[in-house]
Amino acid sequence: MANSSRSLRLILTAVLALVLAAALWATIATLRSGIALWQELHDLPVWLQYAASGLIAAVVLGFAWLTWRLLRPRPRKPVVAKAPERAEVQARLDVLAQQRADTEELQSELAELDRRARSEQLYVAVFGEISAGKSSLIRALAAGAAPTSDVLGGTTRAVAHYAGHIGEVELIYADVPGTHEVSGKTREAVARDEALRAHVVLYVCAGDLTRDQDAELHWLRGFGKPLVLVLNKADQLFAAERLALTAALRQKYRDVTDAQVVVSAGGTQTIERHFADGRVETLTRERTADVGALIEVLARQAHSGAAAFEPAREAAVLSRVDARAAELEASLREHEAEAVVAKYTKRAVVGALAAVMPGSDLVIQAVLATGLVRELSKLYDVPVRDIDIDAFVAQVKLSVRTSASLVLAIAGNAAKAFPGLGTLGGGMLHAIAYGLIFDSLGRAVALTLRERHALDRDAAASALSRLLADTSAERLSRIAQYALGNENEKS
Ligand SMILES: Nc1nc2c(ncn2[C@@H]2O[C@H](COP(=O)(O)OP(=O)(O)O)[C@@H](O)[C@H]2O)c(=O)[nH]1
Ligand SMILES: [Mg+2]
Repeated sequence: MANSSRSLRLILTAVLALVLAAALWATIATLRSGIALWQELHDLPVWLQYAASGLIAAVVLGFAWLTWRLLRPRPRKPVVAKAPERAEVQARLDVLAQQRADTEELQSELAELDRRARSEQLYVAVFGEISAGKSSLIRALAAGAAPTSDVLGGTTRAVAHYAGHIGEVELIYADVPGTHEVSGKTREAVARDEALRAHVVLYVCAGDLTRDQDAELHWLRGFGKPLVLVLNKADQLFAAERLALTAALRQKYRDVTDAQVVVSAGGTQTIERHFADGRVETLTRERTADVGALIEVLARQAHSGAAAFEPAREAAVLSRVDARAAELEASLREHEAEAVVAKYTKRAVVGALAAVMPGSDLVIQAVLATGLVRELSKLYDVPVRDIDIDAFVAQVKLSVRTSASLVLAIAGNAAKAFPGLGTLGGGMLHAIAYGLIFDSLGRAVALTLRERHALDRDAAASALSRLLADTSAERLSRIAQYALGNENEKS
């Protein structure tokens, strides 16, 4: 070992020495030919000297330019996943609506998408914590505007819209509630949806950003919209303080924001006047606003027109609606899977009650198990070959045989827990046991199909043995009801 590593090091040293020698040689050779060229140039007539120097300079410059082109830092582009087509999303919603899923909210999101696209207004979502001065800023930008309503209902009502103008362009400002204005999950959904629906996003702060604000700013960056950091309440800062703060913010968020501006939104101020006779009078008055720097940035965006930002906005909203449609589909499918499992569980229970089966040997009915797996794989759109289903059912039979005593014990507990059942005779124990087996089998198969998009036998078998041991009261009562319901129907 020691020997071989030593010889390896020797070889490496030799190679290194060779490389160094070659580099040295190449350098000397280049220098020599450079000097030779220089001397040859000197011997040439003056005009040729100039021409040759010009040529060399051109080649060097060209090479430098090429290197710059290839190595220069690329402008940063937010990564936006490819959005689905409008028609695709609509078709998906139509199918869901046919299946009686509640698609109303998603439909109105699409309607709002179209409405905003047609309106040619520039939508500006204003974010920031409570008291950063969002509402005051909007008042300064859209003086006298009353909140407009839009077609979206529900939680989105928390966002108020105000119309203002810059030049010819109408801008709609959305006052998005801050973290402490609306609670947790609702706010997150409201904020995200409004960021997606906007062309431009403003983030208002009144000082250095806290950790939460920092995180929110980065989160907003992720939507790929033009993001402007607005430092408000500049009037409260001394000149030196203001310089230091803006320099720090510029440095820190250079790569996060598209522009940073300093403003005073104004807002109202209450002052108390104390008179000599002891009277106190409170006055409210407007502070002077200075939002010129922000108007300049918005004017630039308004100048390129809302249409310029429309593709990004449309892609963002469509991706979101599509993702939510996928969630709806998944939950619909889960409900259907539950119905299929219930159907086969009932059949298994009924079959067991009908058959006279003495002894404690649990032999599951392969026909039923095969039907269950086949129906579930069709539901989850996973192609499964018959041969694989047969192999899986054979495997399940084995695992049921090994856990038969456990299953019968659980079934016995269920029968005891529901007084009516115990008196119904020995067949009942088997019926509940079969119910347990089919309920577990169906859930295990549905779970693997959903998560792995394949009938993974080992995964399904391990889920099955876990589910077979589940003795929750809710479950046992459900299965016992199947048996009891059937007994009652008969009698
Ligand atoms: N000194 C100063 N106070 C401001 C300025 N802008 C807003 N304010 C005050 O900050 C407080 C919160 O403003 P508001 O617009 O309600 O904040 P929001 O919660 O983000 O909507 C109010 O008391 C405003 O008067 C400003 O530019 N300078
Ligand atoms: Mg407010």
